[in-house]
Amino acid sequence: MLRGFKESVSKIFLNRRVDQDTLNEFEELLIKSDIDIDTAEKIIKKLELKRFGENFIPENVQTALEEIILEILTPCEKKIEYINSETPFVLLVMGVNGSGKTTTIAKIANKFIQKNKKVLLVAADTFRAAASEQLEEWSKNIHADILKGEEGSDPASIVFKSVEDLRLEKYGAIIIDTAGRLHTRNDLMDQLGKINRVLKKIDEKFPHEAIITIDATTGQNALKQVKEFNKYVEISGIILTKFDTSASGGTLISIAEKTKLPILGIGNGEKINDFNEFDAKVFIKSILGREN
Ligand SMILES: Nc1nc2c(ncn2[C@@H]2O[C@H](COP(=O)(O)OP(=O)(O)OP(=O)(O)O)[C@@H](O)[C@H]2O)c(=O)[nH]1
Ligand SMILES: [Mg+2]
Repeated sequence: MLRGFKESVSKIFLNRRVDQDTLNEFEELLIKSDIDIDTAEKIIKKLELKRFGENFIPENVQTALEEIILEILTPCEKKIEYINSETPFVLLVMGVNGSGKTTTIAKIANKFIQKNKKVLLVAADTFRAAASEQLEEWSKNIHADILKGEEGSDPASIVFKSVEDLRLEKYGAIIIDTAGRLHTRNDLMDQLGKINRVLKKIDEKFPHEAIITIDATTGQNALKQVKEFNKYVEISGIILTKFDTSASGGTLISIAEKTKLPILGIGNGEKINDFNEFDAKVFIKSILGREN
């Protein structure tokens, strides 16, 4: 979770017992790894219940921790349905500025295309011309269609157009890119809520996926982002981005424990294939610094 997490666990427990002192030190380590205090306490409590014999080694704590985190994360595993009966399959992607929305959309769109689905990307970021240009660049690379709103126009109207006017085009997937917004900006969050309402008006099943991208380097603020966005649009899936630049995965453990929301995938690079479905076991091994 932190670089050298495994070594830190060893340092705390080597030649010592699992007692209040070592557990306190361990709790501190969890909090430093971006796990919120409540969740860290819960993990410690569960750890206390595990009986470590006289001859225990730090590795035993690692294994116990792995089991505890697995219990938190496994119920959150969810897969994007690239092949589904719903046509078009509508995905709305949201998140704070720079959290990786546009890049993630390209990655997901490419997966739909690989499954022979026709994809429409919708540039509902009408604030910045550069935003739709970035999406357009991706659309060319992966051979997806794109619909752009005029700069300064109401993003909800372009979203309406994408799902209402273009339904007859038989798109397998329509993926909507929204402007980055701070979860603390009520006006911008209201605008996101409006986009969602417009979709629901056309078909209450829309969007089939409402995805939030969370930058893995964000730290504990990420939990606030998820909670706040979820008030405006019911989140159906979380994607943790930039996992390649941060060894810290504590953020996701907190989010899973506190919100129980599904986790769809992990972004681990800037390239089109740098995306993995979320697999709790694989994720835990990577954050705890284990090889297998
Ligand atoms: N290393 C790494 N970089 C990423 C990843 N995902 C996105 N990025 C980079 O992060 C930066 C921001 O990504 P965008 O996809 O533009 O983020 P965004 O949320 O669309 O940004 P705004 O639209 O400005 O809010 C870009 O430089 C991306 O290449 C990832 O998984 N790993
Ligand atoms: Mg963007």
